[in-house]
Amino acid sequence: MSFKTISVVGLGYIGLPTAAVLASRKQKVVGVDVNQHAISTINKGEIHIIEPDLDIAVRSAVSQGYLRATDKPEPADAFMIAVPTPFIERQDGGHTADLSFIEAAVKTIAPVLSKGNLVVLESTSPVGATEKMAGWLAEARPDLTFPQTHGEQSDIRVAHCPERVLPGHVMRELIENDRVIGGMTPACSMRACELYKIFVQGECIATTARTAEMAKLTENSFRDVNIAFANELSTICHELDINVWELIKLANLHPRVNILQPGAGVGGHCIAVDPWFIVDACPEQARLIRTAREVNDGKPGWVLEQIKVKLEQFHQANPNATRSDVTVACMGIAFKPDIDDLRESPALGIAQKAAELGCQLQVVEPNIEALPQELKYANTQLVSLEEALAQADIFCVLVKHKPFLTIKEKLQSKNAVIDAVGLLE
Ligand code: SAJ
Repeated sequence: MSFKTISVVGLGYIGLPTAAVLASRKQKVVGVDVNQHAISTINKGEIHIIEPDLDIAVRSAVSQGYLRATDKPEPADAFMIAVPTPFIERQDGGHTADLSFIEAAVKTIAPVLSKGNLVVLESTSPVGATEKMAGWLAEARPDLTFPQTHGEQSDIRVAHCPERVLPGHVMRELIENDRVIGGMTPACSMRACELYKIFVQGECIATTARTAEMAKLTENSFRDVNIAFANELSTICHELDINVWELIKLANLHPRVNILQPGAGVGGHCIAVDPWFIVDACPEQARLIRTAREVNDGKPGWVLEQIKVKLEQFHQANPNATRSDVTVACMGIAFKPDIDDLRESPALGIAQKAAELGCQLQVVEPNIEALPQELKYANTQLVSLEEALAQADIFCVLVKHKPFLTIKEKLQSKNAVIDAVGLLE
């Protein structure tokens, strides 16, 4: 059975590309969002986020009439929920998933649901969230039946299909990646597979909703643990006067070793968040996962200490200079290379703390046009690469953006460089 209309709830970094890809397969897609700016931008055929090739896909989907955005939910055959699932930091230091965006999305679509509909949760979620979502839907629509009470006979099919695309490569990965489809019943999985097969060239593999939830958290925790290992090696190597980049390259020559790269910390709204959902569910068992989070969260503080050391060295060499005579250039504030996304960015946090040290702070971030609110200090300026090279005394490379590779040699000739990401290697 085909889908006449598909509704995508949440038109952000995952929802909008998914809506555009479905529309490119000549599906009628209605995107729902609470952000009026996003809605009007999309309806003009433009985009409000940066993601390679997304602009072309949205422009063509909107101009051909396959994609439309609105703030009012409309009846559809399938609803895909792609809203944020951040965590709330509890007073006891723990982290709990904030499912309020999912709950709000569910309340939005509940009135327009009808028998035979499929509801898919795409947002990365703690184990049990899909069942919770189905519970909220059932509460809102007692006239319909759901899988938790009616199994294969339910009016509404419910599944979890976690997004797994890498920001910066979303348009390709959406199509090529395999998908884990966790239906609340096998019939739910089957219906969700039909939906994803419209655009996924990878395999659609059916499992339970809980396993699908845990699979997504496991993938991101695996990466977090591996990066934590690299970050720990970087601080060990600093103490032992060893080049960590060379070390990792050598160790990775072993056929069964594959260590990721150290950096300024782990950012973004996925890898720095999702492992906490496992820790929250099983605090006694998730010791390694928690430690990895702590190691990675500690890395920005370590980089800041290196800036303080360079500042100290500057003052020793220039005893008459005041703190405001020193210019520090923070190169990159996005959460990872070649994107504009500053959410949960360790580099942004480092730049903020560096500004508070009282020096002149120059921020080089080729992917943004204005400084974010967090960096609106009198002593902080967004500058070009060339300006920073000409004016800064201390350079701190926080993100390996492609344009920075072009000034590798010029940077190598400077004597105060902190290279948190191995740009100079
Ligand atoms: N990082 C390092 N060293 C590395 C790789 C990354 O320090 O060797 C840092 C990055 O600079 C960044 C953070 O880790 O601050 C996360 O970046 P990332 O590229 O590892 O991952 P994300 O958050 O952009 O996307 C991840 C992906 N998950 C995996 O690769 C297992 C993606 O496939 C998921 O869809 C996405 O999370 C998500 O939405 O959950």
